[in-house]
Amino acid sequence: MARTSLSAADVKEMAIELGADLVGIASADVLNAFPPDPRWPQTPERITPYCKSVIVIVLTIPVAVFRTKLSLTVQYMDQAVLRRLDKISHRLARKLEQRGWPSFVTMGQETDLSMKNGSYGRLSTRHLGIEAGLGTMGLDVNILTPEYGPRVYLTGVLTELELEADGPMTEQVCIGESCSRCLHSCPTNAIQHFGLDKRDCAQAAQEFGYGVSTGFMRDYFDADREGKKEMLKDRNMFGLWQGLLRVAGSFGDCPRCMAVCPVGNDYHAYLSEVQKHIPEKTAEKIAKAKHFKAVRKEGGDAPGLDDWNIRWVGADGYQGIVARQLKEYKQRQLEREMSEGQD
Ligand code: B12
Ligand code: SF4
Ligand code: SF4
Repeated sequence: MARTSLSAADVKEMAIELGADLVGIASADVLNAFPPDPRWPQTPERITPYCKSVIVIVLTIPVAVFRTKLSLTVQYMDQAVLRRLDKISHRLARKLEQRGWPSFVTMGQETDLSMKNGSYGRLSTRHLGIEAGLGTMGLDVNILTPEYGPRVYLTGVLTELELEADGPMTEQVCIGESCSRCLHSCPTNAIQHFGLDKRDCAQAAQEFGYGVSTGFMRDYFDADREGKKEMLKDRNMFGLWQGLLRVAGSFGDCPRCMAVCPVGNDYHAYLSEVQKHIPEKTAEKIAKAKHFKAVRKEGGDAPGLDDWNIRWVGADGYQGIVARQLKEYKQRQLEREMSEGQD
């Protein structure tokens, strides 16, 4: 098949036309050289030796769901966004193949049961996004994009086409320990110092996930006849059914760290008032954040900020990107109001 030459700008334009909210490009060589956890490399070369570039596609979660009273609204939209993300990326991969460049979409939500209790993807799509220059890692290890903060999902198209890569941002987008709003809001207190206790997080983020479902089944097999009948009416049985039917409930259940993060123009426009107060904030969590701040200041032990991980947090540290953004946002708002007043 004849190959059509394509530049990074051409590919990005195609992705935006297909409906991507953000798009960036990472080099496969760089991803192979910098695996998030070198003990078990999440690298393109472990999937295919032919990948030259990864095109990272980002879709936002509609901000409206972070203004509702039910976390179910977020869960439901999460699933819709993920389906659309795969469709857009698949269409892009197909277009590239039609131009002679073999390409496919990564298995974004699949995990390997033999790795870290099934909490490990074949690639970490957050790290793909960071290497593609789309944002940096937050205190809660969500990728924070300057445009939409953490309220995004992302995936990667692995292609044999060599493209000019974007390279990671060196400015830290996360405000850091002095903000700690994600930590204050976390219902299971899972957030560490640029790290996460995944087991604790999963209690809220996967209410009827793998752990709960298999635990329920174990109890079911051990129960007597009457117990089994009763268990069929159990909330966990219903959750399992709902999860199989709609996926909602099996993952993406907890909106809190995403809802309260003050990064992104969507936050300034629609969330700053409704999410200002954090009811889950406790004295214990405030003390935890203060401790993290002291550790950073004194250069203490923080694995999430070590020489390897700092690459994804932003080596230059926080330099006020959120304050700059808010200033620009307010300026634009003022200009709009003034021009409306003249009409
Ligand atoms: C499994 C999984 C989970 C698990 C584990 C999460 C995790 N942090 O790994 C659970 C169920 C807890 C979870 C929860 C959520 N998830 Co999730 N999840 C995934 C999935 C499928 C795989 C994640 C993965 O591979 N992690 C592996 C790695 C990088 O994590 P790790 O092992 O902890 O890595 C650390 C260590 O390696 C350490 N490290 C690095 N080098 C070294 C070296 C040494 C020696 C040591 C010791 C350590 C070390 O630093 C790394 C960074 O902290 C991804 C999709 C994907 N394929 O990436 C989505 C994904 C991460 N999830 C996502 C989302 C949205 C969520 C939730 C918000 C869902 C919700 N609403 O409830 C929460 C957020 C929790 C949080 N604050 O992180 C999005 C993130 C979007 C974003 N803006 O960042 C993703 C990217 C899905 C997507 N396609 O967009 N998730
Ligand atoms: S998803 Fe919920 S439980 Fe998990 S880290 Fe974020 S706030 Fe905490
Ligand atoms: S809430 Fe604050 S500390 Fe947490 S990720 Fe967002 S900016 Fe960083």
